[in-house]
Amino acid sequence: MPNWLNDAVFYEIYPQSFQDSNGDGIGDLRGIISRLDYLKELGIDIVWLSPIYKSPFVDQGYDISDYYNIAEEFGTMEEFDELLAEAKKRDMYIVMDLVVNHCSDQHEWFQKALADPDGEYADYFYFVKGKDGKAPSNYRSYFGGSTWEKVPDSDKYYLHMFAKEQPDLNWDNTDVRTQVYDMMRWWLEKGVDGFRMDVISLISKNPDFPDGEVKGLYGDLTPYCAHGPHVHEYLQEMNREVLSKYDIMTVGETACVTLEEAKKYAGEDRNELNMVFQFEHVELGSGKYGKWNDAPVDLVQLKKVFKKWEEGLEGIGWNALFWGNHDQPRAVSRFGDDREYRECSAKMLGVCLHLMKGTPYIYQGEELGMTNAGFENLSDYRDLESINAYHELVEEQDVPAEQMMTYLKKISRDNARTPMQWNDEENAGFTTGTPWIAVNKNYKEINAKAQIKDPDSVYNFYRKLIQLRHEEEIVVHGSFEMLSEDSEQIFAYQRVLDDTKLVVLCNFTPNHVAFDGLPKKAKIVITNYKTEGGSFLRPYEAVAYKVPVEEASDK
Ligand code: TEU
Ligand code: CA
Repeated sequence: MPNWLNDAVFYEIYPQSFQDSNGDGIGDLRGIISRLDYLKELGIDIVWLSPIYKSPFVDQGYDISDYYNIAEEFGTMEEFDELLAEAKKRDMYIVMDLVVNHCSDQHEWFQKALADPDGEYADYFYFVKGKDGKAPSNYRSYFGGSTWEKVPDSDKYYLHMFAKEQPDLNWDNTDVRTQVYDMMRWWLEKGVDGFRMDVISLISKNPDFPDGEVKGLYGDLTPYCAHGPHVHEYLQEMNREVLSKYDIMTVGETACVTLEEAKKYAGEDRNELNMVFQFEHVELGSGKYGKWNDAPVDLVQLKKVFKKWEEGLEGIGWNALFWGNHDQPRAVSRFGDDREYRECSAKMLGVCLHLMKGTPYIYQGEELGMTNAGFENLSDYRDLESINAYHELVEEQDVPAEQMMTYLKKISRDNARTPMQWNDEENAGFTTGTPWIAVNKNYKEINAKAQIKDPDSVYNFYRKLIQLRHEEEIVVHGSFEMLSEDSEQIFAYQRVLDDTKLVVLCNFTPNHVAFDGLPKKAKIVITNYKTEGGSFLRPYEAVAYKVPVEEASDK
């Protein structure tokens, strides 16, 4: 792990929704450049850019048609170089999204494969003969329907775990791996500082494609396509051939990862990746309809997940910490309260996450306490996963339309994709044109300009939190121990380094919750209330204090 990663804080930019510079309603590189000072001021060390490569945008850029070019919508390669240079000037690092489990069906490799379904390029993908006139297996794609699409004028099907416009690349083909490594080197030579690797846990598949356990209309591909037979071998090869040659960082997006698998991906002695994103805490409510649910957060379960990951990776690997990203609803709407206690609960969530052990990732707008989109109509949504799921669950299964709209409002990826709220002017200062997806109606109350000026804003609170990590070694290196595991209201943990203890108490409810009060020698390092509460934690109160280890229980 490069030493600059130790106390670093990440910020994810979803380029199409960050800042538009030319009035076409789509965020762009020039827009990002113009906001680098904002990020620097916040204290951000590393920016993770969601994909900016050339793409038909079927899945918002996660379908790449040319890995060596910038999407016209976002700008030019010159502007990208300028972004790199401007980031360097500010001592900030730029991490690219690497999407190589699949590419776009418009990529020249796939076009060549279609032109000759038995030729060299067909083997860049999974072109597989059907069984008894049907698809090779029963797998459900993550975006609905079968993972198999018929290759025109052929008896073969191709595999796509996501949309049919996102054919999976065949990593068992050495040419594919060589091409990917060459491309990675090309970006690294340009000066990018690392990669966030999209669904990297899915790159190796069981080539027999056995049918999966049927859930609903289709079979589950996970056992055959996640953490497949060669995934660690390929990542070690990638590390040997590419990653180890540069002073860079990597974080793998590892869908369905278990703790045991994570130790392999991100174990310090493993030479694969620096850290991985696990998703257990954001998938807690999943059930009958997959991710689509409206279950309230179960705090005991939530703590169990964090305990498992924090304590489980201790001394072995490094955690990647997040409440949200471009695939998840807004943190404050999901885990806090986005009405009466919006600011207070957004700050509480910040404390809870940022003082844990690992690297925190802030998703754009989280530092303002931005809320879910509040879309009322299906036509407001842009995300293909949300739209496909609506049709599948309402039209083919038994979910009433109204119920599905409730699920979308709660869980849809578009909740996080509404434009960044910069100020209270038209379109929240995001664009002078028509935004590609509607701006949240609450931008007059929730926006960066107002919050920068207000010392008590969520934004300024996040600045303090980031500063704490930069200044306090205990936040980076202290050991982690979960406290009050059974409480349904309080999330509490402690960090210990040498003779100091950092205790973090977070009330996840709108109620007053009794507790022992702070020990006498406690020195508060951060809190979201102005006065001390005595023997109660107030609604969504968060308090973190330091105390000498031996006096921790001394009242
Ligand atoms: O997401 C991977 C992934 O597992 C998603 O299917 C995730 O489960 C889903 O979005 C949650 O609803 C990555 C990217 O982050 C996502 O934006 C892409 O759509 C996907 O890969 C395909 O590239
Ligand atoms: Ca633009």
